[in-house]
Amino acid sequence: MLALAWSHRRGCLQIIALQGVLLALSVAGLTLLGTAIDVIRQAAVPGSPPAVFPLGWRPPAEWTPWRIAMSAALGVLVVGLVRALFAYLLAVVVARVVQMGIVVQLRSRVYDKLQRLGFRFFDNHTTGSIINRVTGDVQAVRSFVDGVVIPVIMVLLSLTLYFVYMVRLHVGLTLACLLTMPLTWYLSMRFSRKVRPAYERNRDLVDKMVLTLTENVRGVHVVKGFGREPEEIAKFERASGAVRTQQHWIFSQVSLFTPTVEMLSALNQGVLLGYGGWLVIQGELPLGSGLIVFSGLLQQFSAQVTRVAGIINSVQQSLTGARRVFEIMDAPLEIASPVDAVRLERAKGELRFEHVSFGYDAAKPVLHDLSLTIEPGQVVALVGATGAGKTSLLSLIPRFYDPTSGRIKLDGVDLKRYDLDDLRRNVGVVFQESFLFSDTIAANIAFGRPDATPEQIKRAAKIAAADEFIREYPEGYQTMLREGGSNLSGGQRQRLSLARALLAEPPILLMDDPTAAVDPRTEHEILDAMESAMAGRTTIVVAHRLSMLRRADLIVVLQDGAIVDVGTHEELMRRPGPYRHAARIQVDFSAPDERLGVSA
Ligand code: DCP
Ligand code: MG
Repeated sequence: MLALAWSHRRGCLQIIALQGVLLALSVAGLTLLGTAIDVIRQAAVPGSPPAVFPLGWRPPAEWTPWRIAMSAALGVLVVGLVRALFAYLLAVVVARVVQMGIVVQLRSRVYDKLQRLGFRFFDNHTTGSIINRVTGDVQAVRSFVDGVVIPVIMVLLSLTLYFVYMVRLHVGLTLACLLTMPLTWYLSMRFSRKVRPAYERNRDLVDKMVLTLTENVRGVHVVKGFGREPEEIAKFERASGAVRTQQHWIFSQVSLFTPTVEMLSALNQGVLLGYGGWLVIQGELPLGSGLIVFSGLLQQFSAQVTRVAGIINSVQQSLTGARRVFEIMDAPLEIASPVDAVRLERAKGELRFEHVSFGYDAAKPVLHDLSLTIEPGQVVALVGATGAGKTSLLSLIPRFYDPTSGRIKLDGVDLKRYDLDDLRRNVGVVFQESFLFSDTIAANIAFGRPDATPEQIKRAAKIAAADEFIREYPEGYQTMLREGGSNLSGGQRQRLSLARALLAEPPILLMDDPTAAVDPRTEHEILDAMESAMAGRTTIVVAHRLSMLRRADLIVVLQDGAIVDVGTHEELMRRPGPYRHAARIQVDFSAPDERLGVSA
């Protein structure tokens, strides 16, 4: 965080310089006031001690006391005006440096890092917590700069200035008035130690609340479908209530602490009136430039000491936010290009799994000791019951995750040795759940290749059997999609993500159940179209329907994370096993159906 402040040192210095000017002006105003009072007192009460002018200045002899007082008044006025001007400048500079500078920069840096983090990070952190970090916690981190670093410098500066001024006025009085300082210090430290864990817990509770909210919004269909609104409201109120109770505790601590410190400074004022008044009466201290200036200084001094408490509060807050922000910033990039990365222009597409094991959780392996060779241009169908590990297997190829043991080689080279961007450019993915952005249809298809021409986009859409329905929209390819593509049907969304993967013409194509959400007729259209798309590419497709499986060069049967059988459809149908068993059930139920799909 210090490095962060240091990288903005120019802005910080400007802020400190401006605050320094403000500080000097307030002391100057106070001095003017004290001197004027002494001049007035000298004129009004004969026999009172002569006024002492600051900086060795003497008013011209012909000036009447009234004229001197008037000049002082004018001086105070001018100081006030200049102060206002500088206060305005300060506000402008703080906004520029902090809100428009540090916050924006930090936010982009966190976002940037998020783009490069592996899936594992996203598995381990909830959406709410990530959103909170980019929005809220970044603010907490910047408060380290404008709520801690700058104020600490200013407090030190002003305390020194006030202290020196007070000591020069009267040493004994200064010591007497500052007797309570150690106590204030002790209280501040105790307070800080007490609230720190509370702030951390607070952020966790807010995360939970946001999670409840995001889940509710995303799952609105399920919530309404099952009539769970009252429970959802109760759940949110519980989460919100927990935040409130916790914040209340922090608030009560702050409310106790601040008045205590203020009471201590009132004690100081009492000492000042008693001891300082006596000094004035004894003639050891002038009234205006002594006692009154001293009182003003002491007030400022106490205000600064109280500010220390606020700073300590900010330190705790910003440290908590920082822990969460820097957890992202410092998260190791588990999956990244090696330093001496092998560049990959266009892969031939030979994939070789060598004793690959993998688990999301090291203790719970999902894939066991897979060995498999896929020739360039082969179409491989992956079958297996739900939870068998099909999606997991696919996600190893673009290195969304790395195997826990074993190796995957592409064209004879370990995936880990390739430049990551190169590798991913060579692999097109159609996910099991399609995700579309709130943008035009064309932009969604061209997501992986923003420079694609309209013709290329159209060709990809045709292959994915999407062109027809897109053209039915009045705005065609320029139709705006809503968030998540919610104004499309499930099958339409799937076809768009298929087009998106095909547009990049990758030598390796991975499709996770691409026709799961379409009717048999459309499935045949897609499969026919894909025939040409798959030509010349290594394709791995998770499939359940026989129509797809028959077209595959190789079928890999996955059971509980292990390969239990490999072969063509004919081969597998000839021997007993899980594949033949499953296929027969499907033929029994869907044979007429399949025909129906073609001829309907
Ligand atoms: N799993 C996990 N963490 C994830 C994803 C999955 O722990 N982020 C677990 C759940 C399953 C196992 O891994 O027990 C395999 O999950 P897959 O998604 O690979 O399973 P399939 O793709 O084969 O299942 P489906 O046909 O339902 O898509
Ligand atoms: Mg899956």
